Amino acid sequence: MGSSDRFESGLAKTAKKTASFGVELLTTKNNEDDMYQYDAYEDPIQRPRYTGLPTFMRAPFREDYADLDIGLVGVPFDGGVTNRTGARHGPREIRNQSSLMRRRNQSSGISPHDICTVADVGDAWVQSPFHLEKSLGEIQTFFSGLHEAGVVPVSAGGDHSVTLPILRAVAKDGPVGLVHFDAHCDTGDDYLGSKFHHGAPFRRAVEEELIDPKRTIQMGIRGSLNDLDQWKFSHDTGMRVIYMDEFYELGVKSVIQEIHRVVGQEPCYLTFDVDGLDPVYAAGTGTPEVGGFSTVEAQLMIRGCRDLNLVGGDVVEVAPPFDPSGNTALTGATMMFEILCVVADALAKRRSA
Ligand SMILES: [Mn+2]
Repeated sequence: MGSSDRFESGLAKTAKKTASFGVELLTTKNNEDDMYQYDAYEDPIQRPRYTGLPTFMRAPFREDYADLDIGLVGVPFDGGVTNRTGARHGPREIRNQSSLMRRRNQSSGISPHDICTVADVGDAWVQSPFHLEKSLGEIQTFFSGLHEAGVVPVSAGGDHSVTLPILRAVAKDGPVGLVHFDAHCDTGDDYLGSKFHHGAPFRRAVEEELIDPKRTIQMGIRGSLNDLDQWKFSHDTGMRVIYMDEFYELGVKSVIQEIHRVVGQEPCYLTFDVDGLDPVYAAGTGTPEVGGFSTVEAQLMIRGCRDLNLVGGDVVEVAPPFDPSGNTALTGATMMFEILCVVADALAKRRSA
């Protein structure tokens, strides 16, 4: 019995077992060499979830973008943090925890890997981490490469300053709408002599005409302030700001309606700062604020973004050093999966329209 015969009997066994799960094998492997290709790792029916390299969602790692729909990207940069650093370690820990994600969203039924080609395209290279603006430029270059290849990004930061260079890439052809979950509006001005930091990306994004403030909604806002007018820019430019007080008055269902009313059907981007969640769910972040939404509220709101014309999304501010339990990274990975699902659904609908 040759090695390939041995392998075939193994495959037959796998197929038999798989049938008992009621799930079909995604790919038919014809020889032993194929078996060691990386492209089936996201399917726990074929490969246990604790095996293999920990790419995002155990998607295949790819550096070529041919025929790729969605690129999962790490952005290990936290040079824009105003207080507690650590988000540079977010991508690696989110990758690790994301191996817990299975292929299908139980709530929505969306199976992103089945409706889109999804790959982990690695990290946005930051070659000058000691130079803030240069780093943001390098992140922009990476995302521009994806955008030019027609690849939609779903990324994990990094601090929130990284969303600005991502928007410079995805909004190259005109301003997009913004669905923004966060404890802070992040529309502050210069701080200690710098225009760029994690408290200002969306002011800069309006100034650079990357987002349309009238199609921007910010949810989860709370916490103590330096100045009662700290988020004046959001209000002056017409952004819809939902403070936590109003969030609890409206409830999740009305907030979802409000997202759709504000953002409409034109292209939009989703950004999820993990500090929008209450610190009981996400202690590992640089600027935690007590009194945020729960993980299930966040999941319901992200699922509610289905049918928006999403052109990408990110999860930022997961700072693993502040949460040795790994729970914040698991939460970040779960939100990234929820975002992947609605982005994949939007992309599949655009394609079939
Ligand atoms: Mn933020």
